[in-house]
Amino acid sequence: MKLYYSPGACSLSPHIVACEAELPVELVKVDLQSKRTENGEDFRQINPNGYVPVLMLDDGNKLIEGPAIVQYLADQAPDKKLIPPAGAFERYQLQQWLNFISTEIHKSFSLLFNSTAPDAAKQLTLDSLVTRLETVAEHLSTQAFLLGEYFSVADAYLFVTLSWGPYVNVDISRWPALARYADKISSRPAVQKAMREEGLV
Ligand SMILES: N[C@@H](CCC(=O)N[C@@H](CS)C(=O)NCC(=O)O)C(=O)O
Repeated sequence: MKLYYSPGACSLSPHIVACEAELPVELVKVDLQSKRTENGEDFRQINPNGYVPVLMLDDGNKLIEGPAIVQYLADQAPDKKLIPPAGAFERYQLQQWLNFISTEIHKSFSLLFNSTAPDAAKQLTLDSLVTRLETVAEHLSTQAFLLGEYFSVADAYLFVTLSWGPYVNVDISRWPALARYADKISSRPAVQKAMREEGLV
């Protein structure tokens, strides 16, 4: 399998999941500005939308969209218990979190990173992001991880989005539960491995 990624981007989430699941994944770095891979490929031929992550399977099948990719990877290593089994109610709760992180958190950060976005749009987005992070912080004040007492692929995704805070002036230390949660996840060996492989630590 090949994972197309950009250091520290949302593709770090499937990369963490691959490390947690101990799956052999070849990393292919993408320059998101030029839309070329480190092997000189035209990345738009791989994902016409021009964004990471993309997971290329050995049989030529391709998965795009982080929330789908993390579920696929976790399902390849059921013994690692990174995801509830398909059909269980908890699986839908997991998907609820992935969707929430994707639409309410990830994309809010994306707008804050956009240097061409008008200040008023940024302020509205920031206000909404703060209220969303407040609800997550409250949830995490009574349990270790999003789904309860065990780490899941949703935690990998949330962790990556929280790591963007310092770049756009979102200081998560104002929510002690979130700061503790991010520290705890950061210290996981698989998370450190993924971050090392992306040159982030
Ligand atoms: N809907 C996609 C969004 C992925 C996304 O936003 N990727 C960003 C990095 S975090 C990217 O590659 N942006 C470059 C671009 O859109 O040109 C997903 O959830 O996987």
